[in-house]
Amino acid sequence: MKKKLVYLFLLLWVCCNQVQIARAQFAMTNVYGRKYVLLNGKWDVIIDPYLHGHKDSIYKDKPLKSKSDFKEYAFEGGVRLNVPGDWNSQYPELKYYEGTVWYARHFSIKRNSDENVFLYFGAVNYQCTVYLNGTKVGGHEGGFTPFQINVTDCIVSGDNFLVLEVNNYRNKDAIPALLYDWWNYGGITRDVMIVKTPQLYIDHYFIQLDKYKPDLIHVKVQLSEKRINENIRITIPALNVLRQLSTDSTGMAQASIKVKRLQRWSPQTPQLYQVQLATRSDTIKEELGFRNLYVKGKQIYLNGNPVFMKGISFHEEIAQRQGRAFSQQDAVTLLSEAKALGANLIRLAHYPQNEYIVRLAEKMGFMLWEEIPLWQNIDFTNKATLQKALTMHTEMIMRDRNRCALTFWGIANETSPSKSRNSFLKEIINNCQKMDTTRLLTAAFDKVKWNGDTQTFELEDTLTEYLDVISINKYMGWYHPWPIKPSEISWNICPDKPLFISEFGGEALYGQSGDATVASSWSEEYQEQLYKDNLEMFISIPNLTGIAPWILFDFRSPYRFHPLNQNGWNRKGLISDQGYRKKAWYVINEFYKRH
Ligand code: GCB
Repeated sequence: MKKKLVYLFLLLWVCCNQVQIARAQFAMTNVYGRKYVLLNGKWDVIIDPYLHGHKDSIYKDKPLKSKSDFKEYAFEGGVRLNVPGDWNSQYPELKYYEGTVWYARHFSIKRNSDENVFLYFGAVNYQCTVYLNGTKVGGHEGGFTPFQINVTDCIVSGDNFLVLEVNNYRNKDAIPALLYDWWNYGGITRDVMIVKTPQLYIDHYFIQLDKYKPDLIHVKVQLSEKRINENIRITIPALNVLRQLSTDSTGMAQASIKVKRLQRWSPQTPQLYQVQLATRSDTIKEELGFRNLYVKGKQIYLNGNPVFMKGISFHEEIAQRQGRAFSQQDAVTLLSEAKALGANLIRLAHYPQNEYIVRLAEKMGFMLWEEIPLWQNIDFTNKATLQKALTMHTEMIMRDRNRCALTFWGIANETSPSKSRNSFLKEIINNCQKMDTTRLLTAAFDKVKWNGDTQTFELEDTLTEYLDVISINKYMGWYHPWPIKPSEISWNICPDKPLFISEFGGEALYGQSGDATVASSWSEEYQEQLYKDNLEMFISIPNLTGIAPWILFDFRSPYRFHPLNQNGWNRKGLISDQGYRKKAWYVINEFYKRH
């Protein structure tokens, strides 16, 4: 009997806690188009490597009740960190820190009874639990995608106390996993907001031009509740579009709308249109572009014309600040250098980067490649890891599928064929196809083999069958010595599909001159020659659809040990950590001017 009571008590305890924990939700479409208040700025933090904070329930704002009462902690008067911002670059002691940090702040709001209130986080790396006014309200895993928590029932008019427990441990079952070639910046690295919506609001929408037809716009809108026969008005004033849609029993409305005199978005003319959606209680606006995108044979077609991808990659990092990029100003810094290089496509390496970058890139006429960090070493046998990948993937697609600039969904980077890898990645591909059929699917492969008999590069990987474009990372002249002269090398990889060189390059320390034939000189001359050699090889690839050198800027990585030439930096940048262009930059700039 006693045992039974204990079980009952335990069950009750678990249930009560479960009820309290609202799961983080997928963020609503276009959060920047909503009514919001930013909670950015200085937050108080407690650094907690031993995970001691739970014992003291430091997420509760406990007042002292008597003279004998005391607290062995306080948020106020201690370390303060900027939000957004990684912790590593803000405090010298936290440069290499991988552990837990508690973030806290007070904020004040005025509640109206007829609205929903959400907490929105652009990204928190890597895992977090959120507490509002002493109650656990949700949690999230994954450092590069947004999430929201509906706090309508626990937020109060006046002062509120918000606490986040954030950790950036690396884990075997995580995405990315234990080892990767970039800095593990921890913290609340993107905007935090309070978002208010009416009770019935527009939750998601997906608006884009038909894959092939230049005059047909497809619209899908989902309300927050399953309400039938609700009217939704879509207007695009510059195209004389004004259409009433009506929801079905799931609260969803859709239509295909014929338009006249549409100027399609392209890198040369990145035309965007004001689009507005309105219900009887909610209105939301944003600028959208429209374009056709498909593959025919070995070519990618944008608006019916073959397009050559003049790509470049960068991490979400400002090298000079040695920290994560997070602001509009940071986006300008990164993208203006990509523009100066002459690129028309950016591979956002190796994870979804912040919305300032994505939206500004679209305005500036860049096509985009976006991927979640399925980067080598992923545990493809682990079902929980697959679930995490599907969630991250969905979060990425839901955030960005209205961006016409999005050209590629990258499925994975440098994976080895195996049964478990194939079934894992096929699930990701299915998820993509379910949510969005207007993008090209690709993956970066690196298991390319040299066939000495035919003097040809080849790839055997059945995953290629499921992709529109095959992408190859190949570091000739750096990790692999040249087997014969670059101009004599042939490529025979998926000859009927477009082939994209998604990574190539080599390291050079800015300002270091040396022998152009000796890799270990780490010189600008060697890197410059390596670029010339690779371009010479690439131009004879029969199904070449574009290239993306690795990488625009030198970036920080604890993976890079060479004390003189690297010292914690990957030096493959065309631009140094101090912002100077290396000799190889000019080789690519010339090449892009000619193509
Ligand atoms: C790769 C990876 C990239 C690395 C790069 C390198 O293949 O995709 O993330 O940084 O090589 O520099 O080795």
